[in-house]
Amino acid sequence: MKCLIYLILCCTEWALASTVYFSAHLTWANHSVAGVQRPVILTNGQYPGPELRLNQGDNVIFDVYNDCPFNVTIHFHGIEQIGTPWSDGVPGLSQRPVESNSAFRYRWKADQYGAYFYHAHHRGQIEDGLYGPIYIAPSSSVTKPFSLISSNFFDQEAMKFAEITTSPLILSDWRLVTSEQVWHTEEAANVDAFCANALLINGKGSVTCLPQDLINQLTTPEQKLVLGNETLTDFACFPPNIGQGGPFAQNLSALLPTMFYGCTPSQGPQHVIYADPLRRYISLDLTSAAGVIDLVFSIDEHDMWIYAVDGRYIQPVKVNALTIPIGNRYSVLVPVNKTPGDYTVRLVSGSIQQILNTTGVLHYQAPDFLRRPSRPWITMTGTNATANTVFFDVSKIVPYPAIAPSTDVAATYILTIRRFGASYRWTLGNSSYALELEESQPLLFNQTAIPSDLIVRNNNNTWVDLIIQVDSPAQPAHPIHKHSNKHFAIGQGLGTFTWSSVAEAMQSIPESFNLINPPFKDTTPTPASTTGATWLALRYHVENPGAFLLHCHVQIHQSGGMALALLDGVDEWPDIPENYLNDSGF
Ligand SMILES: *[C@@H]1O[C@H](CO)[C@@H](O)[C@H](O)[C@H]1NC(C)=O
Ligand SMILES: *[C@@H]1O[C@H](CO)[C@@H](O)[C@H](O)[C@H]1NC(C)=O
Ligand SMILES: *[C@@H]1O[C@H](CO)[C@@H](O)[C@H](O)[C@H]1NC(C)=O
Ligand SMILES: *[C@@H]1O[C@H](CO)[C@@H](O)[C@H](O)[C@H]1NC(C)=O
Ligand SMILES: *[C@@H]1O[C@H](CO)[C@@H](O)[C@H](O)[C@H]1NC(C)=O
Ligand SMILES: *[C@@H]1O[C@H](CO)[C@@H](O)[C@H](O)[C@H]1NC(C)=O
Ligand SMILES: *[C@@H]1O[C@H](CO)[C@@H](O)[C@H](O)[C@H]1NC(C)=O
Ligand SMILES: *[C@@H]1O[C@H](CO)[C@@H](O)[C@H](O)[C@H]1NC(C)=O
Ligand SMILES: *[C@@H]1O[C@H](CO)[C@@H](O)[C@H](O)[C@H]1NC(C)=O
Ligand SMILES: *[C@@H]1O[C@H](CO)[C@@H](O)[C@H](O)[C@H]1NC(C)=O
Ligand SMILES: [Cu+2]
Repeated sequence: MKCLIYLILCCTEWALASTVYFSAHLTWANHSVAGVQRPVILTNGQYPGPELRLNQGDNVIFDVYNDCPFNVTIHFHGIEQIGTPWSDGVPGLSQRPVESNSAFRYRWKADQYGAYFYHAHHRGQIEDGLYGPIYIAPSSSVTKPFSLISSNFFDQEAMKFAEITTSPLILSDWRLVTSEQVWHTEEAANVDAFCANALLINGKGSVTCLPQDLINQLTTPEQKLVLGNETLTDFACFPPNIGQGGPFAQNLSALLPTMFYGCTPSQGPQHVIYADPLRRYISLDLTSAAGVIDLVFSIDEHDMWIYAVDGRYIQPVKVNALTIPIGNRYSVLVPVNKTPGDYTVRLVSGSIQQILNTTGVLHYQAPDFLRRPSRPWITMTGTNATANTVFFDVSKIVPYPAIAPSTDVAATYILTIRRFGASYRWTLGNSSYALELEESQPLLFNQTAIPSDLIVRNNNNTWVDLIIQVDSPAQPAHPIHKHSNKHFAIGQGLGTFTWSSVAEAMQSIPESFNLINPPFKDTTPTPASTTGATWLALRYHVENPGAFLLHCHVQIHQSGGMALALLDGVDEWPDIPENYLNDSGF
């Protein structure tokens, strides 16, 4: 008996400290997605990449073997990288690019729990399919919020089981041209290439082409406001002369087919989610790996309890539909309590520039069957299809357990998003972060490797405010992603942030801020603007010395320079291990 107890103790300890190895073999190969062949970055032969499933506290060794004919890097989105800033995967910031036919070893600790994802962080390669889910099971000491959903013991046990068996749902958009073609065409034509060709659920979907009269009929009043006398293209997208922030000289004859026009339907597979109604609930980690489109998600006739955002628990909120900004993760519990059968899962564009959708199926495993089409909560343009559809209101995100930021900050940076001399070039601050800087000496190794107007420097253990000012109209919501530790989204508003600090702004517009229990996230969108300027206030604690990127997660905006380097803890700068200074990490 004593011996048995000893063994259990020994193995629990061992499990807590385990090291998980993962090998990612990257290849560049023709692959059919949405029914169309194109070259795709495959991870271990797969698109999307395989899941990395961990326990909180695990040490991760993630080896990348690059068999693609170009440089790559991999970033672990939302992973804090406490003490391992050289494993953050940003070329020119935390490492040199991993060259063709070479390998790189990332090492990090899974300090947090919940849903994350890994993805390419070199040039536009995320849009070539290099991404896959990460799930980190919480340690037993983390308090779960499920008692706020139901006080029933069996319900709570069912929710715990659903969480343990949670499934990632990688939601994305898809292009028929490669990321390098997108970038070269943006330069040649002077366009912001904001149209996609399909939406995908776990890599599955189709290219559908709607008749032009239906497209015109579906065009929303907001779209008409931007379009003027023009109409949407045959991809139901804004034409290339609209929303380009002009006047910039364009050469539209340089556009490739399918970037704005030229829809040809093709049929790909459809994703099916299998549910066992005896389990009462399923858990899904809705993860947006999209490049340009905000995604609206809904399951016909079903409720969803959102219980975690960007990997961290919140006070659960019951909804029928939600918008998932690029880079965000929403973990939901779905009660599977309807008549067994097939229910349509809907993924719809929530971005103003394009009408686009795809569908999947929620299938209950049961002999009995629903013999009618399921009833939608949402329409093809992402609006309510019923009088009582409940949409998620992001202002309802309350961290669980509640945590609050400091009320004082050491520094405030006002960072302006605007075009920078071309339709496809952008600023986040005073200047534009040129794509070529990905090839520079990593900033982590040399703090003066890039121009100083692309850098902010802060001491360790201080609090910092980042005010993101969008200064022109007709702007999408820019999903601002901060690498390393999460930030608090403490305020937002319309117009220009005319104050020098949040404290000053709070004297005139206190209702625009929440310092009590604000959302705690790694990617937060700026408010979208049709007619004027908007702003977003983020507050974070500098606690992990290293060089980390702050950037818009719309890939074409990031490639266009909407990025800034945060040098955290310059007074406690880390010594770089030799095996990282010399590149491969092995
Ligand atoms: C994909 O197929 C095309 C047409 O057969 C070929 O020209 C191209 O080299 C292939 N690309 C890759 C990456 O295999
Ligand atoms: C690939 O990365 C290497 C190492 O940093 C760099 O020297 C080279 O210029 C890069 N190649 C391209 C095409 O970016
Ligand atoms: C829209 O109006 C502009 C200016 O009034 C004109 O130049 C253009 O040709 C019109 N476009 C269409 C599609 O009618
Ligand atoms: C516009 O693009 C086309 C196609 O790439 C090219 O042949 C042409 O020279 C370009 N025109 C100008 C003025 O750059
Ligand atoms: C988009 O939604 C419409 C209307 O619900 C549906 O008929 C169509 O099949 C959907 N498209 C795809 C690709 O699933
Ligand atoms: C959508 O919601 C609005 C506002 O609640 C309501 O007026 C409208 O009737 C709803 N649409 C449908 C199709 O029920
Ligand atoms: C750091 O980068 C700057 C700018 O490229 C360069 O002048 C300097 O030599 C670099 N320092 C080291 C130690 O490599
Ligand atoms: C931008 O320029 C202003 C005015 O010169 C300066 O105060 C601010 O620090 C600069 N911001 C960055 C991020 O360099
Ligand atoms: C940086 O500050 C954080 C928060 O106070 C602290 O936990 C960490 O140990 C500090 N790092 C260094 C290297 O001093
Ligand atoms: C790393 O590179 C430096 C300079 O090239 C060299 O002195 C050192 O021995 C290398 N370290 C390893 C572990 O290869
Ligand atoms: Cu953006």
